[in-house]
Amino acid sequence: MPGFTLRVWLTRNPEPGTRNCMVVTMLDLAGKRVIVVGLARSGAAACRLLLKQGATVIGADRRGVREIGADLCSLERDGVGLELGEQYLHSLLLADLIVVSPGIDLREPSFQRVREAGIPLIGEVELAYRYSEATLIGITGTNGKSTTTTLLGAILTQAGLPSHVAGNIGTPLCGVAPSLAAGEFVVTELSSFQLETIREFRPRVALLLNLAPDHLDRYDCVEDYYRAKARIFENQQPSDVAIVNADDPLVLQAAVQARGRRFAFSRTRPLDAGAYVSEDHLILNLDGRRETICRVSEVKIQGVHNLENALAASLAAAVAGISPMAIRNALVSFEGLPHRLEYVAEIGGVRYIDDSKGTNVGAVIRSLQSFTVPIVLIAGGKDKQSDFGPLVPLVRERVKRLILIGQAAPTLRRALAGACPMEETSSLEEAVRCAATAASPGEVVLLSPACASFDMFTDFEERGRVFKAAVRGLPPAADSTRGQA
Ligand code: UMA
Repeated sequence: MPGFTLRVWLTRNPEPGTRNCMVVTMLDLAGKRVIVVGLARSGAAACRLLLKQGATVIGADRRGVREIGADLCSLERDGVGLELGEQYLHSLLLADLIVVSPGIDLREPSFQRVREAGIPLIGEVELAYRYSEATLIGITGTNGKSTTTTLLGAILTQAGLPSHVAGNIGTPLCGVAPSLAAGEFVVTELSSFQLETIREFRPRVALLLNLAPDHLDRYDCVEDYYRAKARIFENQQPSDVAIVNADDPLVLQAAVQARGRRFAFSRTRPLDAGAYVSEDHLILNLDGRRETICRVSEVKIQGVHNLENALAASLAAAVAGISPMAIRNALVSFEGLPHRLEYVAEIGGVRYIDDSKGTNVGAVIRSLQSFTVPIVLIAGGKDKQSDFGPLVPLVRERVKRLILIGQAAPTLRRALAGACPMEETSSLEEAVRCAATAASPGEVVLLSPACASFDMFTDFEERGRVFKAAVRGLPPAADSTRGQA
């Protein structure tokens, strides 16, 4: 594979009538009745794109006018018809096309009737894909998606390439991809919910970072969740690139059918085609030439999971033709994202860490592994029917006291009984005060909930902000050295 790079390949193969050598079925939506289900970020962006295509757009949402608020008025002004409240799914069978937001659970019986009637149903990312000329890089996995997506975006920017980040990270793909020119990159974070509803969606480069149980409130079994994730490779062709985590057997199994050219990353062993760590250096080996990116200690984001994220982003960037020097420059300066093991403050010798994005058991295991000192852990929230059992050994070994919050508190208490002392609190602010009392100098107070946030907060970001405000509101200790994070 001498001199292979995605960009070189792309520019060498212009074919009239195709986009980046891909034949994409354009949707002819003029005058068609399209129902968009869910009217938050994804739904609103999908409505706007559909209006531009001349469709008759109906937005449906279980919330009422008052709950949805100002965004709705602007959609209505732009010409979107509305079906709101309890009966919001009642006219689905009249649609020519249905576009669903990722938060919609398709096991709801109305969607069964849609399937039986043969009405086409796609997700918001599929819709965006059908109207995009940009080069798509898709990133999925249970943990590390947002960090890898943002880091890869930063590497592309560092290399001077026009690039954008979108998807599950918070910016709907419909609002970004259709306005980009051919040759521009869009690095897209993809959740299993988004991948469930693809049809032709084909990332030129697809990354599967890791797999662990999550979202079991949305799937009948964990295998269904893994299958949704594996769909990132479903439409790839041999000219595309599939990037997998060589250290994760579940990922390797999920990628067995992938047709794209295979590259892998590993934290533990050298590889013939990919990125890996060897003698404390990050190494690229794409076409038989070994190139060093930088030393492990130079990578600014810390922790074993972040090393994997850095390897994955570096490999995708190298495949896209970015030089090791540009990759290095981004790795040594990228600070990481808020709410992922984010340092908040040190008060009285106790470090406070916001890991509000630790929304599943696998993420919390990785976070607990990142500290060698005793931890006072704040956990709980909206249970996703997770099995908390795998947390027991690490909690027993590293957690000095567990402070429980939210709906899942009783379940966590039962699952972790005997692993460490624990107490339940009625708010996150109270949890922070209890944690401060329990922690001694040199120890860590860690918010890493293993649960979703929706029982108490709008999202994990709001939960993280409330945690930080509560930490900053703690009474100052004599030897306090509060951080600015
Ligand atoms: N709704 C219904 N009926 C339902 C469920 C929801 O009408 O049965 C309505 C709600 O009233 C609301 C709308 O649907 O108005 C919400 O839709 P949504 O949940 O898809 O929210 P969006 O704002 O469009 O956000 C979605 C993703 N949300 C989910 O997957 C739950 C966002 O990921 C993503 O950033 C955004 O699209 C842009 O692509 C968030 C997330 O939590 C961060 N993702 C999960 C995760 O990372 O674990 C997968």
